[in-house]
Amino acid sequence: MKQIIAVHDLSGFGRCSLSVVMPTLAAMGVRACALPTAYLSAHTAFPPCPHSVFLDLTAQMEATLAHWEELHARFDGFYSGFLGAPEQMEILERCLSHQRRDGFLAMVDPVMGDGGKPYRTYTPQLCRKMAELAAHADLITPNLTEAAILLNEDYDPSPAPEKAAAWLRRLSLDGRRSVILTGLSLTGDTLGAGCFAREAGRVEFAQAPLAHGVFSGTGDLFASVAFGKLLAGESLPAATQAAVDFVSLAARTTLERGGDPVEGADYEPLLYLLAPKKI
Ligand code: PXL
Repeated sequence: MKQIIAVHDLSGFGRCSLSVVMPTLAAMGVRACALPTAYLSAHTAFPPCPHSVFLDLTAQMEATLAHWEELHARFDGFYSGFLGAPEQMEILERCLSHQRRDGFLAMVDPVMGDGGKPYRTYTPQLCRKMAELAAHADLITPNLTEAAILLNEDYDPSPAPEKAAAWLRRLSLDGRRSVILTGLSLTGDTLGAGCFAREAGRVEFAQAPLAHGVFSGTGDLFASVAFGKLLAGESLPAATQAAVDFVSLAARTTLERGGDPVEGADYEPLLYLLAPKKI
């Protein structure tokens, strides 16, 4: 069974980060070992209140990795997302260099913002550190806001395919890493992603029916499905299409069931669709 390190916050209310990553990868037959970066009472799309909890877990991350080293724990991959403090990047860079071996897959989702704006906990220093961590990845999965931050460009909510392809190539750092750029809408009623696979050196696009609404945590759902498919040996374009299809279905199902997009997509009843065909 594949075993990976999942580095994200745990948000108690609202579906995102570890509360999405762990069930999704488990459904795909992958054992995800959690390295939580922070505990939040609710994710940051909800308005803060005097009782909001944001517990920075940087010290516990360092101790946890030291414990795992004592246990000689070895992993097939690494998936990081929402990070809580700049010091966490250095801890993760050390973790990556310790775990790397043949066949290891390091995916950094450079979670920093959405809709053209950074999330409220992301300072410019944290964004710079995220770019440094992402330089160690085999694959990054930015949305359009994060791509603009990484490239130091203006945010463009609907780039033409040629512009998206140019950004994908630039984000690959001269073909050293693969890239999935999410949140791309190529026609008025579809939404999806573009990918650049470093092995093939080619850009491809994937689209699925658009569900109207701003859904929290769908980037985490997307990255989890794509990562699970890659670990199962699928190609980057196939993994990208599978993630686009699953997120579209979960978002449309949420609207049909009258769910509130800020609480995330109703993906749980659909997880059976991701189960591996062979065990
Ligand atoms: O889905 C990205 C994400 C992860 N973790 C937390 C968030 C968000 C986006 O809002 O607030 C805590």
